[in-house]
Amino acid sequence: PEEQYLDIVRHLLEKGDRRIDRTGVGTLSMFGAMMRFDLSAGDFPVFTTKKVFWKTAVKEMLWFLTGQTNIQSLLRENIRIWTDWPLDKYRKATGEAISQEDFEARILADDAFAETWGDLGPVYGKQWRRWRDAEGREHDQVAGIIDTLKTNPSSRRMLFHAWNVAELDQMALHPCHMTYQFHVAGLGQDDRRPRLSLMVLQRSCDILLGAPFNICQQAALLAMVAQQVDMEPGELIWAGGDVHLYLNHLEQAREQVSRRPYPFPKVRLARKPDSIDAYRIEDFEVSGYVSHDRIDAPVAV
Ligand code: THF
Repeated sequence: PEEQYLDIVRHLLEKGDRRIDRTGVGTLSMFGAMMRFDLSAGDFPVFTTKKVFWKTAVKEMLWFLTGQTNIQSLLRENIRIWTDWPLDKYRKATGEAISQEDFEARILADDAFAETWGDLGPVYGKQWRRWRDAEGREHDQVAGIIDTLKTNPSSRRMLFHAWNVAELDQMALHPCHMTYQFHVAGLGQDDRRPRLSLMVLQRSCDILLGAPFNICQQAALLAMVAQQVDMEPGELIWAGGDVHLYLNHLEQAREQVSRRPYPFPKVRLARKPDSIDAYRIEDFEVSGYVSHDRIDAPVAV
């Protein structure tokens, strides 16, 4: 299953379209890619050809689910993957040559500073949990889907979306993974619980840094939602739009595709929380994660 990922990376290395992107770093890119992961046997798609910090990725997903958009709450969990964007904005606005460490320390220590400089705008969590309509009403898309899964699971309308056109210009970054669509198979089989699958449309994907995080956190979301509605996890289907390898990741990518994958670890939820809002990182019991060494790579801002 990890081979699907390595094939995409190999394809980009060999046949990717070389282009200049928004960040100015440049990429090798392809348009349209799909990966499918069968999660019915408890597999947790944490890639093994480099060490993936799956707890960070799952904590990011739990942060999305809280509806928060400020990096202060991420930093409290020691997650630093979103700092670059507010930091870049702060440096450009003030001309101050502050280090990442000092900036993060200030966000943590000073609530007013965090309020002004740590907010990413109406990104994922805001749109998932509090999408504002033209009348000012807020819509909890995630709760809506869980409700529909319980009451009308054959629905073809079970999706949530982060691409809120009216608010794109206020976001630090436009949503990359933007549509999450759920589907239930095996309804009406008395001997087996229904199987819940999730398809994600990711319009833009940093294949080396982003995809390993996104895939495992999306599998974690599927496991949580399935548990909440008393179904079995089925498949995670990942569809990418502009899938790209940054030009400063080529060495790392060559190293990664030269490695042989291990089997995926298994995941089990230690308890059943009362709602989708009550999960904690300790609820994820991951066993058998064997991986190759970490591969460091700079993130394009
Ligand atoms: N922008 C770009 N260019 N790439 C991305 O992957 C990306 N994201 C989020 C938003 N914009 C993006 C940010 N997510 C890492 C992982 C995920 C990120 C950003 C950075 C990262 O550096 N990972 C390292 C270190 C992990 C750690 O220190 O904990 C890694 O080795 O995995 C995609 O959602």
